[in-house]
Amino acid sequence: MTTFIHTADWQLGKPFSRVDDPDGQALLRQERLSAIDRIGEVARERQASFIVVAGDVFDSHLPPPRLISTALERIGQLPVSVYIIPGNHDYGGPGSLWLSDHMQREQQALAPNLTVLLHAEPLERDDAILLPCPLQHKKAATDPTAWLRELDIAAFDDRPRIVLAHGSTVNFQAEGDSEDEPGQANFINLERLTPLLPEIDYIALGDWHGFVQAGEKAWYAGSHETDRFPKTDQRPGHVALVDVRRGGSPQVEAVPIGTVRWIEHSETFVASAGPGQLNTSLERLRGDAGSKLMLKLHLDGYLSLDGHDALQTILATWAARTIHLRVDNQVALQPSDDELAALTTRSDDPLISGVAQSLTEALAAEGEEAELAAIALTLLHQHVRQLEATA
Ligand SMILES: [Mn+2]
Repeated sequence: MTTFIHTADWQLGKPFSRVDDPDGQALLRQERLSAIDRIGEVARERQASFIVVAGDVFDSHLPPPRLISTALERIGQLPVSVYIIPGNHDYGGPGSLWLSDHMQREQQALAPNLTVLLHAEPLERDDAILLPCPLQHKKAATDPTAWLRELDIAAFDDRPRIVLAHGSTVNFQAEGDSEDEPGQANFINLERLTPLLPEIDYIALGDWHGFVQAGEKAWYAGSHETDRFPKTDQRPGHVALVDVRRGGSPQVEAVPIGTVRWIEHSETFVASAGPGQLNTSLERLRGDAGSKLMLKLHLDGYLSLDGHDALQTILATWAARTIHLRVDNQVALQPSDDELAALTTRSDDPLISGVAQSLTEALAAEGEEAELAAIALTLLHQHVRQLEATA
């Protein structure tokens, strides 16, 4: 039996341009590098013989030299041999980063344990045969695994055979594409590999960012560190720990690696009780992630003026506690009768009373006018509270 680690889609250098704070962007990029060290810990603890990275190690086709060196230094610290295929983000071929002088020099100097599999040809180890399907272009017009059908895989001895490929196993293009039109780029046709499956022991896939079994003997490991708000059935932030033997079924375990938690949460408020409940939910969801949190909130329902104030405080707190807070705020304002009375019947403050009165009327209207009135009323309410606090 051979034990190895399958990972993919590190996408080092990913810019995270939707995160507004440059420090947050830098932190997310740094976490993707740090996660490589944790893969090394798993390799050590679980006695993996080698690591395969099924494409998209780098986010871009031409990463800056500093990032290449940093990544190679990290890879060089891994306790076992590492095999990489180019993916669609960091495709191979002439002029690619993999053939640059800097890459070649630094690989020798910093990561002699690394082999970049640039060609579709078998690599024989003592304990496994690797069958790489590297991408030579951003969009490969033909199935990158097609060469395996020309190969006499059965001629190999009884070492397990492991395919490495990068692309989608689902054809998203409409049926009935004519023969002259190019098919979906980087499409891995698992059906056409099925006749070969008796000769193949594991298919290590990259491109999808969640840990998922794509077919018989075929898995996506997903990205090692989460890089987007995942859908519920996706499991990013893992590597696959794989046990293979020739002619057997692979045993595949998802081992958690990532530390940044990406949480999407919806909350519907009813009157003023809501914000406290949101805080409780977020505390629970955060778990042990600390400040390594990406938070996306969908808020709706309605809140009183006090409720809105409390919500603003909670949002400001969580914006500070997280790497990034994104809020889709659809919460309507519904001042309580007491709150309205306190604003509209200020005998010593006829100006505020008058403004509050007309804003209350505008709030009952529809559309933009009501939205602006809600904002203005909230500000007026805050202002009055401040006046009272300093009186
Ligand atoms: Mn990809």
